[in-house]
Order: sequence, then structure tokens, then C-alpha cells
Amino acid sequence: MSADISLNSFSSYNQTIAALSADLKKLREYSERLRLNGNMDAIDAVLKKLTEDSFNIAVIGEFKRGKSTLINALLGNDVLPMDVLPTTATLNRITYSARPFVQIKFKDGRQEEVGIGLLRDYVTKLTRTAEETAKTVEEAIVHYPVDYCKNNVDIIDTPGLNDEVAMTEVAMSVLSKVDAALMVIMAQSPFSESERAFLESKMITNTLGRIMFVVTGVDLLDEEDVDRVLNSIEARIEEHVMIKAAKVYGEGSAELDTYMRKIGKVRVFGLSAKKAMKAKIAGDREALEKSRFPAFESELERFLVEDRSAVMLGVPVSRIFSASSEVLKAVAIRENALQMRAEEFNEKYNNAMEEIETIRQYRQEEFERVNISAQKAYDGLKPILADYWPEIEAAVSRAIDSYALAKDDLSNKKIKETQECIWRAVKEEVSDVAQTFLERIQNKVQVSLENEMERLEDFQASFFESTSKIQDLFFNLKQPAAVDGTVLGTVINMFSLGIGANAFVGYKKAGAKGALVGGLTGTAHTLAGFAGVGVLLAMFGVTLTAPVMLVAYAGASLFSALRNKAAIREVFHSDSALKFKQNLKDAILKHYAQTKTNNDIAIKVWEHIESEFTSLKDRIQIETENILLDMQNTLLALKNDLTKNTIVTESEKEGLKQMLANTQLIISRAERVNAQLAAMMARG
Ligand SMILES: Nc1nc2c(ncn2[C@@H]2O[C@H](COP(=O)(O)OP(=O)(O)OP(=O)(O)O)[C@@H](O)[C@H]2O)c(=O)[nH]1
Ligand SMILES: [Mg+2]
Repeated sequence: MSADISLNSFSSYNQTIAALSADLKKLREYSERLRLNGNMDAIDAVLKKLTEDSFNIAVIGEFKRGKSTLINALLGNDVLPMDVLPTTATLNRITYSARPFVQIKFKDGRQEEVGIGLLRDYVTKLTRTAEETAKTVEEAIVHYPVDYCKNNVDIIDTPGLNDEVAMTEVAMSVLSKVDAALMVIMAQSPFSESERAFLESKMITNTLGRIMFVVTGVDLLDEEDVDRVLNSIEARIEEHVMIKAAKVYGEGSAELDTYMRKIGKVRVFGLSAKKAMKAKIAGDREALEKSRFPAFESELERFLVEDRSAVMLGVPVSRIFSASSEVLKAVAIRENALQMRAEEFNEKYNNAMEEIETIRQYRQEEFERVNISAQKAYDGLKPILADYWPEIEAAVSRAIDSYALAKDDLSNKKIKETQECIWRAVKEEVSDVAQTFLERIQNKVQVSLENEMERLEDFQASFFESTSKIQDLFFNLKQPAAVDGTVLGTVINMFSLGIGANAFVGYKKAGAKGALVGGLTGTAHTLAGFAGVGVLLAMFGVTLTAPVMLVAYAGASLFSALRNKAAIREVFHSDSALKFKQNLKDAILKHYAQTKTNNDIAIKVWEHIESEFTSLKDRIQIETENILLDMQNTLLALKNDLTKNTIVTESEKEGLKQMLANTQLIISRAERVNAQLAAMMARG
């Protein structure tokens, strides 16, 4: 690994990942030799994550906005079907493979492999038969030899949507699974009603940081208009985002300030995908530059790599610190303890076992405090929760009252249609209110969780203090003479001579601080601000419910009850508009009253809080238990060796020395990556 990797391209990112993986494998080997099973498990979990690592970018937007063309331009080839007619009908994932082929996954679980040339017949609406086939397709995976996908980048094409509810659902479900999304808007016709609604009320504030806006088709504008149009689109997007954020965080609130700072500037790029694709195919550099595509492309890469690095590299780095620290501790204990007399060792052994039990006891008490924090987080939300149903009811009334009835809307012929329209308006208003409301709650839960992590830093510190106290029983830096000539002596000498001072710092840091939830402290906190605590914890194996869950639940619970339209049938024959509206309102509200008793939102919120806090506890339990059990095992093995009067052989000594030296190198490499991450985030 080169000393100065700048994390700005896919390849440097991949090199870094490869180097960290190799180091983790080395630490795993040492852990195995030292019988540190917990350490091995923890390393395995991270290695598994690293091999599964890939970038996923989804392209979303209304139909006929040039989504497929944009992807083809990225790929530099016309892989995906594009057309002036509505085209894409399925989710298409583009992934790297030297041999081009398409893997069709059907909804009924069947799979089929077809040639690229037949893609049209499975994923488009271009013919009747194709459309029928596409309906049975769950996802098409397009394997293609394109450079862009070589670095574990998958690009997902989505069907164009003009139905607003459906667009929201796809966008939300796709957004929760991808690393970034490109929302495509056409320069000629920006801001349809559904695009506006998406920005202003549907988009989840939490995921905005991962959306880039692409205004495509700038070639259709007059040259001199391009910048003016782009500026105005950018301003509109910012305005809509601001309106949405203010709704969730509260006008003028400190939270709103923090949010806007975190999101930074909205990323908007104007370009011509069509021209870019053609230029790439023709190999015409000048035309490509003119299409404005290269600027977008490099910004996309930088954005993906930085975002991903913040999350993906922080995990192995902090695992390297903590795993190395365990290795060093085990070596040090082993080396020193084997010099002791059996009685001395046994006395210390007993003390150590007692101390380990005390730590477990303390951890249990800490978990009680976590439970209290969860309860407090919930109690804090009670006053807000009390407003939920009144707000929903107000939304129902507002939607109905403001609905303008035309003259013959109440005629026998039209009344059914009128009801449908009003019902749609109610749904719209109610889902807006519910979403905003639950996002607000979701954010508050997140803040409580972050505060809890901060609070747990004390526990973390005392945990590592206690474990190093145990280690100190067997490892005394103040008596270098006694250990001279041993592996430990070598370490001490290196430290005192200033050789490997860097490694020592790493060791101290890793040893004293360690990292419970993959590094609750320090970096984790900076990272949380950068990547969002949810994403971050998920990467560390803390399974948080995705931010959209609660929001999606609101919709489901609110509308399921009203799928049955029997309730509003009774208002069919009303004579006056006023009476009609009142009847409709009563009927719908009656249904919401029913929903309210069946689906208590407060219970849902409590379950949500409880599962988030539980997953935090679970993580800490696993991490601390790994360390404690490893320590017990190390000491037990030593006890046996001492009883059997085993002595350290020269070759074992040599092996341990080698292990120490390599571990120190590993630590200093991890430190360099860590420093880069920190620098990158300071810029971010
Ligand atoms: N002039 C111009 N036309 C474009 C550009 N991008 C896309 N188009 C055209 O817009 C039409 C629709 O493009 P597609 O890429 O199929 O759009 P889509 O969003 O994937 O459409 P659906 O899959 O049906 O939702 C095609 O005729 C494209 O040639 C562009 O940058 N400039
Ligand atoms: Mg398409």
C-alpha cells in the first residue's frame, strides 16, 4: 500500500480496502495462533462486510426524463433500451462482467439467462408481448464489460413513473437500499407536479444527502439560456428542500440549522446525456466536453468514494486498532506471565477472574441505564405523539373543505368519481402530514440514540481501563530489567528508544480507548455527522430500522382501513354540497377513529425506540464478551502451561517477536488511513 493514498477515485478506494483486508487477515492469523476466538469472530465479521462491499447508484425520476440514456452515457454504450415512448418497465441492475449477458429474475423465483440483444423483449413496454413479459420480471441483471462498473459499482435503472404515490414508493424503497441516487429532471420541462411533490413532501430529509440532481437535455436549450435555466432550477430545488426541511425540523430551529449545514449545497448538474453517449461511442473528446458530462462524472465518483469511504473504511480501521490491541495484550501477558512463579501467577489469575466478573456486573448495570434512556427518549416524545391523531383529523377536514366541487359533481352520474377524487386528495394530505410527523419523530429518536452513544463513552473508557488493569497485573512496564531479552523487553526498548513511536501511539490509543461499537468514540462521532448515524451503525452491525420504516408504516396503517370503501358509500345521495362534504368527512373520520384504536402509533414508536436501543446493547454485549472471554482463555491456557512447567522456546519467542513487529506495522498503516479519513471529513 502506498503511503499517501488520496481517497478520491474508485481505484484508490479499492486499493485501500485490499490493503486493510490483508492486514485484517494477518491479525486473524495471529489471533488464531494466540487462541483469541472472539477476536477472530470480530475480524471475520468485518472481512465479510468488505467482500460484500459494493456501490449502488439508483437512477430515479418521472417517465421519459432520460434516465436510461443517462446510464448509457455513464457506461459509454447504448446498453439499455431508450426510446421516445415510455420504455423501461422493470428494475435493471447493471453490474460488471467480462462476458455480456442478462440474467432475468422472475417474480415467481425462476431465473433465465438471455443475450444482451434480447433485453428489449424482457424489460420494456415497447411491444405488447414485451410489456406482458416485463410484468412477470422482478429484476433484470445486466452483466456488461463496462469500466464504470469494474470497481464494484452497480447502477440501477428504474421504471419511469408519473403516478405520484407509486413514484414515492419506488423512490423510498430504492433509496433505502442504495448508496446514492440520481434524480433526473428534463431541462425543457422541469418541475411537474409530481417532481415538486417529491421534493417538497415525499423525499425523506435523511436521505437527501445521498441524492444528486441531474438536469438532462440541456442540448435542447438555446446555448445562451443554459446557465440561466440551470440556476433557476437549482434555486427551485433548494427552495423545495428548504420548505420540506422546515416542516420537519421547525422553522428557525437549531436542528434546521444543523441539518442545512450537514446537507450543504444541493448538488445539481446540467448536461446532455444523449450527446455524451454519442461522443463516447464516437470517441469524440471535444463533443464529450461540450456535453458537460465529464464534470458530472468526476463529481459523482468523488461523491461516491468519499461517502463510501467514510462508512466502509472506518469499520476495518477501527477493527484493526481493537484487534491489534488484543493481540498485543495477549502476547504481552503470555510473555511476561511465563516468567512468573506458579504461586504468583495463580494469585494474579484469581484477581483477574474476579475483576472480569466485576466488569460483567458493571456492564449489566450499564444496560439498565440504557433501558432508562430508552424510556426517557420515549417519554420525551409523548407530548408530540399526542398531536398525531388531531393532526391527521385536521388534515382530513382540510382536504375535504378545500376541495372545489363543480356544479354537476354531485349528479348521480358523477358522484362516484367525485368521491374518488376527494378521497385521493384526502390521502395526499394525510400522507404528507403523517410522513412529516413521523420523520420529525424519527429524527428525535436518532438524536436520543446519538446522545446515548455519547453517554456510553464513559462506560467504554472504564471498560478498557479495567481490562488494562488486568493486563497490568501481568505486565509491568516499570521493570524493564526483569523482562530484558524477552519479546516484551524488545517492545519496551523500542518504545523507550522512540523506535516505532507511532505504533506505540496506535497501541496506546487502541488499548486505552478500544472500540466497542466499532469505535463509539472519536471517529465514530465525526463519521456520524458525515454519513448519518443510521448508516454508520448498520455498517458496524448495529441493525437499526431504516429511517423510512416508521414513515412507510404510517402510510400502510392509515390507508389499509380505508381500502374498504363501504364506509363512504352511505354518503352517495346527498343533496347539498355542504351536507355531502360533512357526510364524507364524518365517514372518513369514523374510519380513522377505527384505525386509531387498531394501530396505536405510540406503540409503534415505542417498539421502534426499544429495538434501536436493544441493538445498541446487543452490539456492546458481543464486543465486550469477545474481549473478556479471550482474556479468560489466554489466562487459562497460561495457567495450564505453568502447571505443566512449559517454557518459552526460542522459536516461539522468535514467532512472537515477529508478530509484534508486524502488528505494529499494521497499526501504523491503519493510522494513516484514519488520518486521511479525518482530513477528508474535515473538508466534507
Ligand atoms: N436531446 C436530448 N434528448 C435526450 C437526452 N436524454 C434523453 N433524451 C431522449 O429522451 C427520450 C427518453 O429517454 P430515455 O432514456 O428512454 O428516458 P427514460 O427516463 O429512461 O424513459 P422511461 O424508461 O420510459 O421512463 C429519448 O428519446 C432520448 O433520446 C438528452 O440529453 N438530450
Ligand atoms: Mg428508461
